[in-house]
Amino acid sequence: GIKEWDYSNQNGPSTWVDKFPMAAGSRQSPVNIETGRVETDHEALSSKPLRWKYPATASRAIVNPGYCWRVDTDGDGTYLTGGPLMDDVYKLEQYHCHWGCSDSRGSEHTVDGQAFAGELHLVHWNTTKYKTFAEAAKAPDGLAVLGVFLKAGKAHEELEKIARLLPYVSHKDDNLPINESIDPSKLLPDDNGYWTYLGSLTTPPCNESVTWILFKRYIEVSHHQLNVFRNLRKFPRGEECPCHENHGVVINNFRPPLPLGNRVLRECGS
Ligand code: SG7
Ligand code: ZN
Repeated sequence: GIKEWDYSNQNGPSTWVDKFPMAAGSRQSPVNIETGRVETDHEALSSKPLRWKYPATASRAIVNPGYCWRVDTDGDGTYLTGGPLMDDVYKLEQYHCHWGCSDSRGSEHTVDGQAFAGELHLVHWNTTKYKTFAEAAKAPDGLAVLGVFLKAGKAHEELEKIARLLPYVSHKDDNLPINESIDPSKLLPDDNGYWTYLGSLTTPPCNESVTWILFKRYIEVSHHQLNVFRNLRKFPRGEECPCHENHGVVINNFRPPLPLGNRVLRECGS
């Protein structure tokens, strides 16, 4: 069937605005982080340190929606608060990943023009102010996404648990319950230094509802683990079609950076 949007030449990021007018807004994501233009905002950000908690059992199911892998979580007992979020408490909804066709591209945000091999996103919603994820997703302070850059290097132990499950969700709409403990906090870097700015979802409908918090430190994942991501299919089981672009595998599922405009990029920690 005809897809509403994807990352192909035909329905890719430059065309999203035709069907999703919010994609043309002035608070869009991702952006390039120009480290020389970042504002250190010690009092506002470090007066309330960023804090999170994810029970080891939070990861409930792994899904292939046809454009990434996603782990749906049980938000109960999870929280993210402090830093730019102040006293509001956000719950973890899901985490997912973006990657390239090679190890030199794949992240959505870039740092001084440099892309990473991938970018992990932990998506949270504001439970202090809103009743459901859907309601929060429409509000300017509704969502908070923690971003982690992935760099090709040594294999990542916690991510390996995900890589081992991906062959079971190789096709679009595949969904597998998770019966082991995959701890989202083990996917974060050891150091808490971060950049933050106000932006949007990086996929349609590109709602301008996200407080972005990007860790400055990357995590390492192996070339092999990235190749497992690159083996996911964009089409459902039983619909094998050799005429798909790139044989129908999910690669380059990132939106290129958009102008920061007059938004402020702040940093906390190193
Ligand atoms: C991924 O990124 C998916 C989407 C997500 C989107 O394509 O994880 O979520 C689902 C349910 O498939 O959209 C609403 C939402 O979370 C955008 O999220 S992102 O801005 O963090 N990349
Ligand atoms: Zn994302």
